[in-house]
Amino acid sequence: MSDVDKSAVTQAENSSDKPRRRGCLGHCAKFWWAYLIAVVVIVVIVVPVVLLVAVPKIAQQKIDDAELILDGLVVTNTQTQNLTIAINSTIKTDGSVHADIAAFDGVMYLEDHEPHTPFAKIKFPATTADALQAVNLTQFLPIEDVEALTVFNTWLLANETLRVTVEGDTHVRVSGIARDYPVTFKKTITMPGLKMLDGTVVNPDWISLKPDDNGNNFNATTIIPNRSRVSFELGNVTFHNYLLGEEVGTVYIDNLTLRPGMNNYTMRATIENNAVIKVLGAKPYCEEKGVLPFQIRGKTVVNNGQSLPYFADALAAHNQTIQIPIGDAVNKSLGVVIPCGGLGNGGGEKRGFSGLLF
Ligand SMILES: *[C@@H]1O[C@H](CO)[C@@H](O)[C@H](O)[C@H]1NC(C)=O
Ligand SMILES: *[C@@H]1O[C@H](CO)[C@@H](O)[C@H](O)[C@H]1NC(C)=O
Ligand SMILES: *[C@@H]1O[C@H](CO)[C@@H](O)[C@H](O)[C@H]1NC(C)=O
Ligand SMILES: *[C@@H]1O[C@H](CO)[C@@H](O)[C@H](O)[C@H]1NC(C)=O
Ligand SMILES: *[C@@H]1O[C@H](CO)[C@@H](O)[C@H](O)[C@H]1NC(C)=O
Ligand SMILES: *[C@@H]1O[C@H](CO)[C@@H](O)[C@H](O)[C@H]1NC(C)=O
Ligand SMILES: *[C@@H]1O[C@H](CO)[C@@H](O)[C@H](O)[C@H]1NC(C)=O
Ligand SMILES: *[C@@H]1O[C@H](CO)[C@@H](O)[C@H](O)[C@H]1NC(C)=O
Ligand SMILES: *[C@@H]1O[C@H](CO)[C@@H](O)[C@H](O)[C@H]1NC(C)=O
Ligand SMILES: *[C@@H]1O[C@H](CO)[C@@H](O)[C@H](O)[C@H]1NC(C)=O
Ligand SMILES: CC(=O)N[C@H]1CO[C@H](CO)[C@@H](O)[C@@H]1O
Repeated sequence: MSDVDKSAVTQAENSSDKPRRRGCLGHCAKFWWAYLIAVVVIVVIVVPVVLLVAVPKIAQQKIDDAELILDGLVVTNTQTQNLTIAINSTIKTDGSVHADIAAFDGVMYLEDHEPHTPFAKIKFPATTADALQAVNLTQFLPIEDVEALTVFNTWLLANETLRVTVEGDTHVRVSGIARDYPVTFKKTITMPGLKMLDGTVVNPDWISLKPDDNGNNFNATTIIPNRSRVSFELGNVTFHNYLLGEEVGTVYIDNLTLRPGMNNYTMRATIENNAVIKVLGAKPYCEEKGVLPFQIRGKTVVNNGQSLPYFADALAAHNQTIQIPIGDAVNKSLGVVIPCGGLGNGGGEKRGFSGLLF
């Protein structure tokens, strides 16, 4: 009972002697208005204050104190206009209040990119406020704002970490109170990004310079690390390939799905041999066993015939440098070491890798 009611009732209880109590009828009748005030205060003010102000405040506070942890995010069936998204997450609370959170529609947006344009609308299932509550969902996602999704993918690809906010209005039901309280569910999570696929490696043993029938003259196994907890299906990806600021060809990776951890893929490329051999013969590369700083930048992403601009434009936003030990590969595959100053007259500059073969 709050102080308000106590003070109202105190007067009525002032005389607590047994004999006098019997006279309650008279006493109570005399002070009927005090009881009435107390009852009115309790019913009209205290109960509603508790139910309408205190409980909702506590409910909102509990929601605000909860932590949302992203355990995994998987993007599949990527098409031009839609995709399938799966999320494994955990809501962590202190578990002190037993409350159920109703299902709700939430939006996801980049916290550090204004305006806060949602890149996805997610249907969150109903949850209980257990101390650890798994919230896993899989849903079809029509792409409503391709630009916002592209910006998210760009940040995911480029940044070391990124902050994503999940927000939606929902209701909470506290056990013991048959009433729904509106609350706002708003959580910002910090997730690791792919950091420009930093650490992508190509080993000279994994390189083949044998030309194929499709005009590819470079073929290698590459290991692409994915530091994030995100997995996405890209499909057939092509990249612009630059060497010292000049475009020297196109790189292809087929059926690419980037998963957390190490991704082992075959890449092939059409590379202008002359440009490469020229650089191999130039300092400092000829002194560094011909490890060349190739740069790649996304060109196209096509999955089962559907172009995916939200990935292609994200991959096109930045250049990524990959150190390729091509000098070693030339030596290993062709038995030729390009010395500083090049191969001289009639050398590789004119003939290229394929020329060197014969
Ligand atoms: C969610 O967890 C299940 C079970 O561990 C796993 O099979 C599934 O791939 C996960 N999904 C996501 C989106 O991380
Ligand atoms: C998904 O998008 C593709 C085009 O990108 C469209 O052909 C297909 O009908 C869409 N699927 C649904 C279920 O809307
Ligand atoms: C839900 O995701 C968690 C990981 O967050 C996983 O451990 C659990 O097995 C998943 N449950 C189901 C039913 O997929
Ligand atoms: C994330 O990367 C983008 C460029 O792709 C950059 O503009 C932005 O400032 C970065 N954000 C954070 C928080 O690092
Ligand atoms: C790449 O090279 C390997 C080994 O030489 C070969 O088996 C494979 O068919 C080649 N792939 C392409 C696309 O050329
Ligand atoms: C990538 O590198 C090429 C060649 O140096 C340059 O022309 C292009 O502007 C760069 N693109 C980006 C997005 O940095
Ligand atoms: C890509 O997937 C298609 C269809 O599943 C398959 O035919 C093709 O051989 C795959 N290519 C590579 C390089 O894995
Ligand atoms: C990559 O995968 C191929 C085929 O599965 C395998 O032969 C090769 O050893 C793998 N490379 C690395 C470095 O794991
Ligand atoms: C990638 O291209 C190859 C050859 O054109 C094709 O067989 C394969 O189905 C394509 N893969 C995807 C995922 O679109
Ligand atoms: C070229 O390859 C041979 C045999 O693998 C090796 O002995 C030699 O050191 C290599 N030369 C250079 C400059 O890397
Ligand atoms: C979640 C996960 O497996 N992340 C891995 C992504 O790839 C890096 C390698 O660069 C691993 O160290 C992470 O553990």
